[in-house]
Amino acid sequence: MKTITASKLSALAVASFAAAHGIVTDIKFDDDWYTSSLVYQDPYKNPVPDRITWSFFGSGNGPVADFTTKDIVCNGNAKPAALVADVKAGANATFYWTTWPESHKGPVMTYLADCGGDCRTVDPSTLSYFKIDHAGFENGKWITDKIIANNNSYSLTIPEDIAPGNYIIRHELLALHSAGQELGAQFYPMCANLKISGSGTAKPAGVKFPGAYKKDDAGILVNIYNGFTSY
Ligand SMILES: *[C@@H]1O[C@H](CO)[C@@H](O)[C@H](O)[C@H]1NC(C)=O
Ligand SMILES: *[C@@H]1O[C@H](CO)[C@@H](O)[C@H](O)[C@H]1NC(C)=O
Ligand SMILES: [Cu+2]
Repeated sequence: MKTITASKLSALAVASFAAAHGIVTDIKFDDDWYTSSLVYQDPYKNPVPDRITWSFFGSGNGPVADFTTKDIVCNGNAKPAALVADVKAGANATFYWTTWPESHKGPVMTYLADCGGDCRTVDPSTLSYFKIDHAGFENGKWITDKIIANNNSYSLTIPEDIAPGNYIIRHELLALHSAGQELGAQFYPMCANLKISGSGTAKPAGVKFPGAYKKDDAGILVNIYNGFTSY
């Protein structure tokens, strides 16, 4: 019989967790490339680099612990980003993730929230988030499979009609492999500061985080294996 000590077992568990999750490492708006806040590298740099993305040091690359708490907004222990990306309404935004695990099937969602002023001084849980992009399950394929095939990246368009101003863009993947049990859905959110320019006037209504996602929502408490046909 093979034996394994408790300490070896927990080391294995930690290693497999670390390998099985992900973060956004880079964002491209049209031709402008930004390195995202890097949860495992930035805290150890001196000085800690300024980024356009909110940091979540200490939270690792795993899902938010409980998506009914403030962690769902910009991830756990989120701290304001020091920089702001200048982006044109109508721009192409591409989010580059670390190697996404094939098992972590689910949708991708992206929201904007008007900061009503400087995004670096707002509490993001007080803002209203309107969805600008969503992709889930189409033709028998999860968008996460396409993301993996596409260099672990996902592209979307910043709406052309949006009123200019300061916004937080909130982008997330949702992994549903354990979503058959309550609070088993794994959200991987991140936020960045944008200054959107353009001549649009739209100011869509939005939802609040936390609050928008409920434990028993049909797309959150869901078994994606047995008899699963659509999402
Ligand atoms: C957006 O940028 C990505 C990455 O450069 C590119 O692959 C994609 O084709 C672009 N999308 C559009 C609609 O231009
Ligand atoms: C693939 O993504 C990495 C960032 O993770 C980026 O540096 C590289 O340019 C991308 N390759 C292509 C072909 O887009
Ligand atoms: Cu994971």
